[in-house]
Amino acid sequence: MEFKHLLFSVEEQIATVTINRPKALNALNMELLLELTQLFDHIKNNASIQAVVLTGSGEKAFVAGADISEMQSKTAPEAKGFSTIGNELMSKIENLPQPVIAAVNGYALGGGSELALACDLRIASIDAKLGQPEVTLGIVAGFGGSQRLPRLVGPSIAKELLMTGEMITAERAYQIGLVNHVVESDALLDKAKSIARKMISNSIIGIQASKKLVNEGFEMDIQRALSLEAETFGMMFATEDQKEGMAAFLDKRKAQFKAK
Ligand code: CO8
Repeated sequence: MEFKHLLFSVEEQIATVTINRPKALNALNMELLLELTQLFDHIKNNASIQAVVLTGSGEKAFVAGADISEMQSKTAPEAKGFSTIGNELMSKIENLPQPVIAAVNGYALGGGSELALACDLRIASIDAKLGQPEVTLGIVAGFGGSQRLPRLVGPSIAKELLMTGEMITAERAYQIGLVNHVVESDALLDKAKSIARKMISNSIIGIQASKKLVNEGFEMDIQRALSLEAETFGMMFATEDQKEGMAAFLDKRKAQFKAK
């Protein structure tokens, strides 16, 4: 597939999606949002892709936000429409069956931070900077940041970030649970891919069901969420993966899961 603002490759069943607008620090314009939507639809329907790493091109930025020059002249209804398209994309990524790992290689600001928040986990390079600077521009987060950030780091720290508009270092992002790991810049993609490889060496049915359980359970009360877990747990026992996984343990060998 060919895109104007994206690079896309697949190796060992792991897709790498690179946002490629480095002159504008990979800022998200409408064209880019639509390309990402198209690409994630393709990935969702491609069973040979088992995991995704999402990153930005160049050394400076993952994504420095929504494109301010494009947003500047929007009317209120146009801005709402832009936010809706962005939110649909973020939900698509969040609910993609396959795990999505953000490799945050520099600035992840505003819509860029929100894009990383829609991924399942975030790995940051040591010099990455994250933040929600929307209030410095006279707006608020519009691609889910006011909702996903408090769910991830708690309301108090989320409010500090959303209301000061300050950028934080990768180390601080790690301390507050916003990123899972911080690594040297040249180790970033390897780290993200090695986590993806580790995930997909397990039962694919199991990892996809685990993602769904966390996502759906988070929106439910605990009793309904536990019922959903019990139901999914039961369903796993009707899979070949459960038979193979447990037989392999008892035979003292490595499981060979079929659905790859
Ligand atoms: N939009 C458009 N262009 C950008 C953006 C952006 N978000 N960020 C950087 N650029 C451009 C710059 O304009 C510059 O272009 P040019 O070379 O043509 O002048 C180029 O990228 C390089 O940037 P700088 O020269 O500014 O680089 P610095 O190293 O000096 O600074 C920063 C880097 C600190 C990242 C700085 O560029 C910056 O502050 N960028 C803006 C960050 C920001 O405020 N992001 C949030 C945007 S709002 C948002 O994301 C809301 C999301 C929800 C939208 C809902 C829709 C309604």
